Amino acid sequence: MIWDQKAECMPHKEREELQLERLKRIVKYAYDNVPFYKKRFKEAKVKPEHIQGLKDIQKLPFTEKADLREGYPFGMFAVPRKDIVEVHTSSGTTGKPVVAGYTRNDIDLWSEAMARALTMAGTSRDEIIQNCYGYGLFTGGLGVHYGAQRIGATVVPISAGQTKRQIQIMVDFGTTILTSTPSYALYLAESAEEEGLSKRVKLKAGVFGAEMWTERMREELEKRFRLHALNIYGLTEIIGPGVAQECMEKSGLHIAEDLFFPEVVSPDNLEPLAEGEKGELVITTLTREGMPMIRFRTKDLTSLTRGKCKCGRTLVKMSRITGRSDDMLKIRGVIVFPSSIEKALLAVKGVEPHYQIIITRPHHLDEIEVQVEVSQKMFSDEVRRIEETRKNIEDSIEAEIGLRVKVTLVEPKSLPRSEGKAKRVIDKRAL
Ligand code: DLL
Repeated sequence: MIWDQKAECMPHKEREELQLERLKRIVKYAYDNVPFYKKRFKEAKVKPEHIQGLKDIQKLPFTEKADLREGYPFGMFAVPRKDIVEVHTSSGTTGKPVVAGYTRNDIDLWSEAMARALTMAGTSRDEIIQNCYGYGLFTGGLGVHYGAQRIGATVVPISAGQTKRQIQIMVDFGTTILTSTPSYALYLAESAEEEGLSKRVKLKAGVFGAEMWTERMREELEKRFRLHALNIYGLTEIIGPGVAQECMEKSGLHIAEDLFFPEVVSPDNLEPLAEGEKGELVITTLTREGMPMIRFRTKDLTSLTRGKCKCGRTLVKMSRITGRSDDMLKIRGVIVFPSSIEKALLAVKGVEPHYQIIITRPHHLDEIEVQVEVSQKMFSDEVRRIEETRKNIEDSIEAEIGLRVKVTLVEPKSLPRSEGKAKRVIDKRAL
């Protein structure tokens, strides 16, 4: 069961030495091989030699999602394209996606990180993993797949969807580990109850992530499926899932910090925060070859805590993500920025720039409704034309974000006006 005991349980001081050695190497490597970093470092007047201690990382400039988009598609790669053996993109379909490139060694690194994560949830060769994360450009499916194969567990690469079949397979194959988004897991639990098959499901643990969830959802999942519901965190820019994972103590996610160096900074002034203080998570990849990331601003809000965990791991723990420092939303696992919805609806004639995005989660699946004010002129039009406009807006939004949303047209001046920042998003998901 134990995966890499040395790396995961070594004394903190010893790990810091390892991190520093790796940090020096990756910073020089990024500077020498990615023109983007060379330029950024020069602008900030820093050189790789300036990294003498771990704290010196603070001298380096940050990297953001927008930088990756600008370099679309392959601008952030540190190796010739022919050395990249796989690519993934972030789940958002807005504008240009973020492309992540992996060398053979990066796939090994990812498999290792995911093997460790799945091991924390009790996965060994004896287990059967039903992997409901989407396979494809999204990192969830293949990330879990590689980790499970590294362990030698039996993977059922089923992806999401076809809920009845999922449950039948769970029962017939005797699945013991479920990997999915927490919202899909709840949906599965409910469907299993409806089918009268709950008692025949033999899950021991669930590895749930890719979206925000809460302690309340954990209780619900544990009660309904009688399993240990554990949190997994990761993001495409860094590697995919496997950056951090909860052990059975369920008191925070262990970051694989010998591979991914974490910092927490204030979202306001980007100054480093002390242990226990909540801020924005910033990650530097310490060993990634194809696409090294230096001080990537995840915009996810969390805090870090040190100390030896009862499980024996000395890896720092991050608290459950409680929000973001930007307005990014994840709807059914897809990254959506409200600004893309705005752009799409304002492209349609006769629409006023007053709108509200309402997110709900009926039956454990996310739904978006966009309420849009129509102009006075259009309001007095015939019903047919109004219906046409509604459809046009739905089409325009779908083309922009890749999701079909429900559009409701409302009377002119009926949506609340605000004096400060407009409140565009009303998130009613019971998180
Ligand atoms: O969601 C990778 C992943 C796949 C993680 C499967 C876990 C399981 P992206 O699509 O690039 O990658 O989205 C990354 O999702 O910055 C967070 O905002 C959010 N996120 C991921 N895991 C969690 C979590 C994958 N456990 C973005 N809790 C991140 C809260 C999460 N938010």
